Amino acid sequence: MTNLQTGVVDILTSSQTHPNEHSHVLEDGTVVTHTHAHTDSKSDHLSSDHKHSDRSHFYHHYHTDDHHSDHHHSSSSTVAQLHATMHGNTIALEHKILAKNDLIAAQNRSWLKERNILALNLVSSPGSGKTTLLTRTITDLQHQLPISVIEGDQETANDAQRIQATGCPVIQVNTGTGCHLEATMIERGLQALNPPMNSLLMIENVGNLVCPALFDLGEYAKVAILSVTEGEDKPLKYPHMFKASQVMILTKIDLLPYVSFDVDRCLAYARQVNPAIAIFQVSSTTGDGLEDWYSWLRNFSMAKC
Ligand SMILES: Nc1nc2c(ncn2[C@@H]2O[C@H](COP(=O)(O)OP(=O)(O)OP(=O)(O)O)[C@@H](O)[C@H]2O)c(=O)[nH]1
Ligand SMILES: [Zn+2]
Ligand SMILES: [Zn+2]
Ligand SMILES: [Zn+2]
Repeated sequence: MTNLQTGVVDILTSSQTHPNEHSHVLEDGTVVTHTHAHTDSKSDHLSSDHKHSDRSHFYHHYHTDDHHSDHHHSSSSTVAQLHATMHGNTIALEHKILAKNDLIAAQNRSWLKERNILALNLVSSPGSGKTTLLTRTITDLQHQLPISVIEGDQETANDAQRIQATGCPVIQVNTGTGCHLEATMIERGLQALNPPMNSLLMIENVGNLVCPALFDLGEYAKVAILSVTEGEDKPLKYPHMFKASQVMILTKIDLLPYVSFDVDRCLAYARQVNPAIAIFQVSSTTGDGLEDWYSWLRNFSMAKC
């Protein structure tokens, strides 16, 4: 394992708990540990009991446990079927994987709550602008608010290197064939990062508008990023993701003059699938709209349980 202080990015992978992992040391000293398939972990997932974890919540005044459970299960069972079909798993197996994930997510959530760390799970399709928004946010806020980052990508440490250039502590998780981050990866990322009390933890999920909706990482909230180049119908086409998110950030608004994108319609679609969703319209390149997003972050990270 490499050291953050040396300027080399730590890379964790999904395979740490599975038997077929192996590591390579790259020329720059980065250690990459690979897993080769979801199938490696199936026997492990099968042996776990189907248990539902107690969902303790970071900010009880914002979203009650009962509501959160209903909300999570109604959308997750449908997405579980989708995910099982996409990956050739049975529904029963998918439920076992999810139950195991939810137990670890609950542990992460209480670990974060004890330290008053606000954890946000940034989800979007590839290239919508998650890392660009993160680097801009870190640059603008890190002197007011300690921030650390867990970066999820199938391969490469490119995003972690972009974050590291801002001076912010970061861990890269490579999921290999995995289409989403899972709670165990966050558990290991937290051990490696050890973020300070009263800080903000940004988790950039793998670019994918489907699977990350299903996996609770123990975060306080999911934040869905949608860029104006993707089309205004995305909240309707991927409703589970927008239902599972408390915030939608519509980004790249500087490109609105060049693309055919109906902002009002997009916002209406997002509210149709999730009436409570908070929406920010920003450009990470011009900085337009970022102050509202920063106010939201400051309010929540200063709130105490
Ligand atoms: N014009 C414009 N371009 C942007 C904006 N935000 C991001 N981009 C560009 O969009 C491209 C993708 O941005 P990233 O931040 O790498 O996207 P990402 O969501 O992190 O991508 P993955 O991690 O691969 O899923 C880059 O070329 C950015 O420069 C924005 O607000 N306006
Ligand atoms: Zn990225
Ligand atoms: Zn998986
Ligand atoms: Zn998937």
